[in-house]
Amino acid sequence: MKTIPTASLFALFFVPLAATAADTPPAHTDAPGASATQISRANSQSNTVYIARLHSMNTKVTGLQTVGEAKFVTRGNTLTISVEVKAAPPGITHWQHFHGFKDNHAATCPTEAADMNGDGIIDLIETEPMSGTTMVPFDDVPVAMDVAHGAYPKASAAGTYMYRKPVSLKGLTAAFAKVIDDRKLDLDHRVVFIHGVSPDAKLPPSVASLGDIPAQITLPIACGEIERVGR
Ligand SMILES: [Cu+2]
Repeated sequence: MKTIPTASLFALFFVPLAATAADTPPAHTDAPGASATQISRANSQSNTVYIARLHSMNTKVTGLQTVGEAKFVTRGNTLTISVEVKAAPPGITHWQHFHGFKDNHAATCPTEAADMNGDGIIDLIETEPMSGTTMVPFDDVPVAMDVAHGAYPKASAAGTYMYRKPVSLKGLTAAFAKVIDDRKLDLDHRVVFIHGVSPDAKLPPSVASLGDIPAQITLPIACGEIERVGR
């Protein structure tokens, strides 16, 4: 077996580390003896994480406390969107998106004050002053930004679902800029909405929707503000 003198090994590890230790902030991903190139690559590949904790809305209609979490993790050019929902109206498809303002000011989840017509229900149109408008769908092809025709997840008989979709960050950023006045994604200025009650749910005619889409499809059942939680 060929042996390497200890002095050579020491030089191999120590020299590049010594050259970079002074000006490189510590990275949790770096291995002992990692070179400057390795460290900077590890930093640029670090995760950026955004989370929206979803709280229930329109519980008088659903009779449920729909909760969940939406998570956005970027790593390199991949943005992985995941949404986990519990206690949603079971057995039906749930539209889900982030909403926001075209001028990028921070969107918030609607409060009770959003119920402008006082019918006890906050419909999609009533969310707009606080939450902005529908932007990116969490469907089969988010980059297509085709809100009305995407395939959305369906809740189980127990009212749960999990959605997970890796998308191209460059692709989504470009599609977003094209559709939304050349704006950036600015995830931490957006809110996530989960929509949808049973098609049989009786809603008063005062409950508004978008175009000719039934209000049962667009009615918000959960909302959460997106926050950046780490890198
Ligand atoms: Cu929406």
